[in-house]
Amino acid sequence: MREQLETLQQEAIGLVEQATTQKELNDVRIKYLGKKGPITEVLRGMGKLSAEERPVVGEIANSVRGAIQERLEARLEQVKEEEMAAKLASETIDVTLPGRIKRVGRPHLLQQVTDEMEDIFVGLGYTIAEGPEVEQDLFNFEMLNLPKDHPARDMQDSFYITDEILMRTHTSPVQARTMLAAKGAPIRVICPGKVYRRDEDDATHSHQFMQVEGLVVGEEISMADLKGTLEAFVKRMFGEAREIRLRPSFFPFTEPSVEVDVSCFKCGGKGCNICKQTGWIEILGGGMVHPHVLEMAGYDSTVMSGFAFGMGIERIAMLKHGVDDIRHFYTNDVRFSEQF
Ligand code: 2NL
Repeated sequence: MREQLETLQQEAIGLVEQATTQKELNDVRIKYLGKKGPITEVLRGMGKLSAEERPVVGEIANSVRGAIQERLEARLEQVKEEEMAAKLASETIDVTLPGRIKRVGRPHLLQQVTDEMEDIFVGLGYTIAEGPEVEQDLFNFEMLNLPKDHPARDMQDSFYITDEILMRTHTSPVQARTMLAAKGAPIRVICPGKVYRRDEDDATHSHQFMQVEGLVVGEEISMADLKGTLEAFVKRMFGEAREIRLRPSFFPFTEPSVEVDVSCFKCGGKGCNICKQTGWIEILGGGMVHPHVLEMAGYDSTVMSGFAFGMGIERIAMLKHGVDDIRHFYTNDVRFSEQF
């Protein structure tokens, strides 16, 4: 019996020494000292022993139990310390490390230029209107005096979804919708947004680009109003020293139509590489809204007149910020984007 108990003691203490976690130690405690453990069993069976054996066996069993318990508790303290040390080591924070620098974002250059244009026109009393990029042929072409089979449609070849639905080729359909909604009342609106044309992409052309169009309809609106408005816009956008020049042009939706140039902001008109030695840079097109367009939109063209204009945002941004290829706007190279 003595030998048996002492073997148990050695076994248990061996396991205690090997244990490296509180869980392992607890398992050893249950196995040797638990209610179903061998020592409890010995103590329980004492009744069957003779009066001489009983105190001897009792003493050995108790001493074995005490020895195991003692080792268990001592090892438990060690393990707790080891676990805490490991936790502290793994959770160490080096407060001397430099902070992580957060890169602050900003709007894309095209958005910055759009915002700038919107601010200028809002300052002139315009409201801003937006509309769908997937548009009906009716609003994109028909309402703008471009009936089916009109040769001028070729200039705006587009991406069709069906025969009657396409990606808008300009933001004019938003203005057509705005006129219809006004039901004959005067309007002053600009329409910024993305437009789509079936073009070959190169340094100055993209199948998707951005436009701002403007439209004013009212009584006695004249070409002088168009010229004054564009002059005010150009001076705010390119500098107070800028002048504008109007040249005759053609658009199906305006009559008469004009092409608008700004005096070169690099050389001031003397001639340089930006203005190709002419002193002038073409920036937008416009004109007096065609009476037919006004009538289709519900206006009496004998009482109401209007002017409209349109410009490419990329072109304005390229001129103002010296960008030499339109594709820089869409390739999302941060080395480009973060310059602005
Ligand atoms: C250009 C020229 C232009 C318009 C856009 C317009 C809209 C309505 C009625 C009449 Cl609803 N006209 N828009 C007029 C003339 C020129 O854009 O070169 N854009 C990039």
